[in-house]
Amino acid sequence: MNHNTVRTFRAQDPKAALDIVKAMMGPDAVIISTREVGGNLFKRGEIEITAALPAQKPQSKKDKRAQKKAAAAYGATNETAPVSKHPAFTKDDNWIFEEWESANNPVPLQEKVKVEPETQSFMQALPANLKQDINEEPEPYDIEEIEPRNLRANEQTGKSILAQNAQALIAATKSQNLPQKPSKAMPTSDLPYSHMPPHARQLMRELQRKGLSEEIAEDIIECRLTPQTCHSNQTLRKEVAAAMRKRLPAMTPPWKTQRRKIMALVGPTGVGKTTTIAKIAARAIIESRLSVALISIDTFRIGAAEQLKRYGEIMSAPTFICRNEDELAEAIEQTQDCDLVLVDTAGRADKSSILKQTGILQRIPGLEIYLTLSAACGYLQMAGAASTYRMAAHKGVIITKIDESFSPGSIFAAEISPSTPLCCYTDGQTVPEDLHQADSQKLVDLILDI
Ligand SMILES: Nc1nc2c(ncn2[C@@H]2O[C@H](COP(=O)(O)OP(=O)(O)OP(=O)(O)O)[C@@H](O)[C@H]2O)c(=O)[nH]1
Ligand SMILES: [Mg+2]
Repeated sequence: MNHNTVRTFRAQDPKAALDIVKAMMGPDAVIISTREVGGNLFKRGEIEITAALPAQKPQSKKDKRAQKKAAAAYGATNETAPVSKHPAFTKDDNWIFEEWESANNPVPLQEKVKVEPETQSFMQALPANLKQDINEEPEPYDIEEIEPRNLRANEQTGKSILAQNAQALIAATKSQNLPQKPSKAMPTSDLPYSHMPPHARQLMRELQRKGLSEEIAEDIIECRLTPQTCHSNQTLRKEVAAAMRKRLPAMTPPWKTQRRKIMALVGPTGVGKTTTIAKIAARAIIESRLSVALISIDTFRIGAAEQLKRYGEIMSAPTFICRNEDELAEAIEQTQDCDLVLVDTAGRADKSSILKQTGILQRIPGLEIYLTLSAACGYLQMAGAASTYRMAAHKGVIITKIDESFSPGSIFAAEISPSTPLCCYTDGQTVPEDLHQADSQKLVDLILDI
């Protein structure tokens, strides 16, 4: 075949690579070769794909324009360039490739991105300078900028991105239904929390904006109202921080376990169970030199078991895919020599499925269940999930996606207590770096922006 255009692209996975070829070269492109390049122990290699267009295929002006725009937006070089590679392609996210699609089929961002009603009202309430961003065409991404490192301080302001998120949220929620500052027209005795000194009421509002429920915020502050704290804002804040820390008891992280441990991560869909298992396994192998086995009982979601299997291969950890209770019991039997056995489960929302899955897990002697919840989903969702999963009688809680959370105080909805302490938390997608030992001091500092 006579080809006049041969181009090579790299992407994270074969589907993404094909999408790019489709977006850049159209449906008539012929794949000439694919191969995996790069990659190391914890990072998958990229898929390099070479495609060609038949010479006789005339390109419409519209196609050319769209392709030019796509190329410009993503730093891709023109058709003679051997490799069109933008740093964004090295990331693990399909959303990057949606941008490719959008460059060819421009649609308003609001239509392209499904904005949840909650997010929509949040965006509407944002100050104009922040709101602008959602209406504008996306700038070419700089991967360093978008990398979820919300805990990293901004070089110019010295504030963490989380703190900036919190500030945006404070601005956005000013108009919402949170306890308001006393209005002059209202008699002071009719104000909510009129028994509290003004700085305590102010702290109430602040805690609620950071994601705590009114009940928990009130409970924490009420108990700390003494003659000293009523006269000093600083003393009150210190006391409140101490009370918050007390409500986040921590446990020894699983990767430092001194005895054989079998732990299953349960929780709603997409909270990061599988990724967190990979992070824990990697830390256990690298840091503590433990022998680790992985088990997946998630045969519900297509590709879920393969996801874990892939991590197992990367870490050379024995991995078992179990389709029923007998296979699970058999796999546990085969991992007798392992220090740490991590069981991945299907993310479920309905009670009967949760109950069924929980039953299977509870019948494994010595298996500990850990509830995994995402801090990014907000207080109500987290409280709902914690309540739904209470039946799992979990031994501890794992919090994920702290980096994506606008209201990290919502972790108080996870019902963390001395009997179900915080096991560990994650603040990013990178395996294993973004996994951390539970640290109530750090978390409370984050919430109070200390
Ligand atoms: N930003 C951020 N993303 C995370 C974090 N943990 C996991 N993710 C991402 O969340 C997405 C879902 O992660 P999974 O590990 O597949 O979630 P899951 O709970 O196993 O999902 P199901 O098996 O479908 O229920 C992936 O894109 C992860 O990279 C985190 O701490 N921060
Ligand atoms: Mg999973």
